[in-house]
Amino acid sequence: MNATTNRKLLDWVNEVVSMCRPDHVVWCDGSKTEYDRMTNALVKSGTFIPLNEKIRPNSFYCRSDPADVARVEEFTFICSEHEEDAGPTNNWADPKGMKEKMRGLYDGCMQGRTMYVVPYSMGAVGSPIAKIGVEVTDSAYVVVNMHIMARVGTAVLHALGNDSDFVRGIHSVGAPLTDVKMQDVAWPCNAANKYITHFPETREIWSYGSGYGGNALLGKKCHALRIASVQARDEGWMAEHMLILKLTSPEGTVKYVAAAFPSACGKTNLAMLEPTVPGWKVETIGDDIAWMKFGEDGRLYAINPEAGFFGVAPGTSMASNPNAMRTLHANSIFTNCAITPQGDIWWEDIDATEPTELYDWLRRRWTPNSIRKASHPNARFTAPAAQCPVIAPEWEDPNGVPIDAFLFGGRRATTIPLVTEARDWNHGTFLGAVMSSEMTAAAAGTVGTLRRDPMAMLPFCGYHMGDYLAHWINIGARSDADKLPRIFYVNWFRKDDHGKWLWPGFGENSRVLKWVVERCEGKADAVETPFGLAATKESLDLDGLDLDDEDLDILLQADQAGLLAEIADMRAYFARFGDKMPPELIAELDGLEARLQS
Ligand code: TSX
Ligand code: MN
Repeated sequence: MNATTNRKLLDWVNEVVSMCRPDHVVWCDGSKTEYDRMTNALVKSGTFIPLNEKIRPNSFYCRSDPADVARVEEFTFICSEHEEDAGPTNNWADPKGMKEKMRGLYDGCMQGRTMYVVPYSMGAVGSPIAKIGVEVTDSAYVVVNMHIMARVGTAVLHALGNDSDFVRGIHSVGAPLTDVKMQDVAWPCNAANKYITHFPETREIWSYGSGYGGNALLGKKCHALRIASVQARDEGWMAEHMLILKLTSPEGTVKYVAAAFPSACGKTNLAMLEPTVPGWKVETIGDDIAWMKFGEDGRLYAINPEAGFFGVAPGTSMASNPNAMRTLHANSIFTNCAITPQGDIWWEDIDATEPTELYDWLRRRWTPNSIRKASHPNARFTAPAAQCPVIAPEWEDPNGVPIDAFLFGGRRATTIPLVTEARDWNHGTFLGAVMSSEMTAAAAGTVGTLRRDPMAMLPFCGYHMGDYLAHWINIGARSDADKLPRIFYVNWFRKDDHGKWLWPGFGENSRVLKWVVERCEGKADAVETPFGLAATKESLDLDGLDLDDEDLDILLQADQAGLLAEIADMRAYFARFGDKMPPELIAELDGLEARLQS
């Protein structure tokens, strides 16, 4: 019996079967029974280790191949018909040529394996903002992670119906078992041949060779950001790399804030923050992606298209993110952290004290004397969003939540103040467009080098970055200014000349959120500066914080000489986008330069 009568889906699955030649095909129903059956099978095959039931019930530990630990940007391609539609920030390949190459790789690639058909909905099933995709994959690890990260299975097939269209995702680890005598490994992959390819015009994703995170869980970065950003441009909505949080004031006023930050700025920490300002409440809607459409009232309504958190584990602790720690208490998957002899997980900075003995992410014995880290820096947890103790009751509202403010931010030790409000939409778009972060690890380039990352979309925009920025300008041009979210630029990472943090960050960031809400309500003061509207010492709630008065002066103001010195870099960055760079943003840059010089 077929799980669907959707001809397009049946035909496409048949095509993939004849190309990849799996031994078995399984249509996933999304049930708990299926999840349990598959986690049991992953334990039996040695991919998963069950964690101690008494410490972390129904949770699993997993170690990847050491050559498959992160997204692979150099092998990620946008295969649009025209090269100029991918733009200078994406790798481009001709769609015909890439498909030919991929068909060669896919030819027989699932021999000896099971192909799972995973229908998924990004967003609550049936939401007018949600979209349906189908991922076929030969990885059981991918299936169980998709169970947590998206709504999957029969309910999605029902919503898809008889002839609706869907995003087509093909995923293979690229490790066929061509001989019955071949032993499978715990983490099959094809380290030498990884390709993460997107065909935006035909809404297809073809991924090969990697089983890890964003390369393999196709609903997340590939669909909900790269493909969806193209759909959003075509259809007049927004697919953004943003967390969504709900703020309630002591008087009971509710505001919704969406925020974009590059990696290593603590986005998940902000999404689940415990406010230190008395009476204020933060609740989580999402921690990574926001899909936003205009409602009939002209306001922007956002949904979190995901159903779980796929977060960076190292650094997550009761101090940095207690609500994430509580979310992970059970029913979670842990990849590439360390494991204790008691059968619990461990990672750097999870606790103030280091255990005396561990097994690290490379399966070696580890003690506090070991030189190497016990967990990989990109170790991840996969956990159901519904388990977050501060998840907002409306987090699955099919109509989304109305967004009051956007925050942009980056990690900047100098120059950029704690919080600045944009004068208007175009100015806010400009601040998002010049967003930058100092690099923390010498991954590529030197530590401290500025990396520009417009709206934190650099690795995730499925089309030309100039066209993307123009889409932002267009959204503003066709909307009522007073119905659009206000835009703010924040920086939790300012330091003084001696390298001391000027702002305590974490829960204390609720003071900045309070200022944002009060600005939206016309209740807080701000001063005009060349960079934007800056918070004053008096308008920010600093009660109970012991900050030096001179430090505050530095923290709340932009370093104007430093900004002026950066104008040339911003101009050069914009020049990369050539004719596609919206003139409104060049005018904003000219205006900033003129204000700084006067
Ligand atoms: O996530 C962070 N946030 C946002 C929290 C809601 N981090 C962690 C780094 C990114 C993964 C931060 N680190 C933040 C922050 O606001 N601020 C800092 C810098 C900082 C680090 C430690 C202290 C203060 C500031 N602690 C003491 O000085 C005691
Ligand atoms: Mn992200």
